[in-house]
Amino acid sequence: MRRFFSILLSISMILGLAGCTGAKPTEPSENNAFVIGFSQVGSESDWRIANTKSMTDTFAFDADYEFIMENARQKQENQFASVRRFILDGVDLIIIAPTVEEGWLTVLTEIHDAGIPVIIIDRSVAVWDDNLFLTNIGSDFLRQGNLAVEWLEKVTAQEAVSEEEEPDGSTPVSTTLKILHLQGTIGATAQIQRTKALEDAVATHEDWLITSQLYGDFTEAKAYEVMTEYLKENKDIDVLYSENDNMTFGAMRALDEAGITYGEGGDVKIITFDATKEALQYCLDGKINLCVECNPMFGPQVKDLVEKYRNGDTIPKHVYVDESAYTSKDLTQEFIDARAY
Ligand code: GYE
Repeated sequence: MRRFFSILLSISMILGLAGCTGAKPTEPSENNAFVIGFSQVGSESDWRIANTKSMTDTFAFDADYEFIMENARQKQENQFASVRRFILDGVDLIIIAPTVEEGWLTVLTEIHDAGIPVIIIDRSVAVWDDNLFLTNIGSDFLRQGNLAVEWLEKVTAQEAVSEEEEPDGSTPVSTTLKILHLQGTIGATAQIQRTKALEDAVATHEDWLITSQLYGDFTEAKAYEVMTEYLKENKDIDVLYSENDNMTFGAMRALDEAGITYGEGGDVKIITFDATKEALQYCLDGKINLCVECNPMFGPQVKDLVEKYRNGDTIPKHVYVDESAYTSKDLTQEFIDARAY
């Protein structure tokens, strides 16, 4: 059955059907390769491209594995269809990078009933029964958001102190910090937690205000579009809190066109998430104030977990990847050049 479906999949890939973006570059194995079906979110961002590469480099060239990846193009229903194909195909394990958290119970139950183990990567699924998956490996998105707001607290406090030191004799007037919030795919863990960190911080700072929440779907094109529209009527922004680098790039283009300055010494402070090479370069060049890292290169860690599972070892329910945050002071050109994503 599995071989029949492998052949079908190969044919559909040749015909460019089904959103398949890759599989084992060699002939589908006729031996005892361990077959993994992977449903990837899409190709919405540089982060995603790097994550796909890390997963593919890890599994697709290892003769012990047959790796079938399908690209969901950011649609959960495409993920359901892929998973059901994987079940029919009789794969040995399914990996899902879920688009959004909700709505997984039925499909995860179907996988469970078929006796196939599941690993959730990157974002999470909201199901009460965590026996429905082996483990969830990815970022601690709430921590990322907290790193961002802690940095903002620090710089705004420093600026307040230096204003107090102005020798003009006047008492500093407390002004509102106007934060424009660009959000990623609504319902994705990366969006939910990064938003939560900001909203919680705003709730505890009476002089912080989210002036607007714009929907950028984690893509550069969407962010450019919504920012361009927004800036026609509103130009008073102190901080741009953008939930990924690609949206930040779109926003920067819109800010340029509106004649608004940003980055170090500019009108708008920019906080971005992912810390891809391009964003770090902007940061070093003073155009982005803070890059919070989101590490996509965890393919080898996923393989480690798969191998532990195959050996019958116990594996933790949640594995977080290592991450930090960067301002221009933390960066050098050598560091950026050597970066893998
Ligand atoms: O930040 C963004 C992407 O879920 C970590 O999704 C991921 C996010 C990442 O498209 O760039």
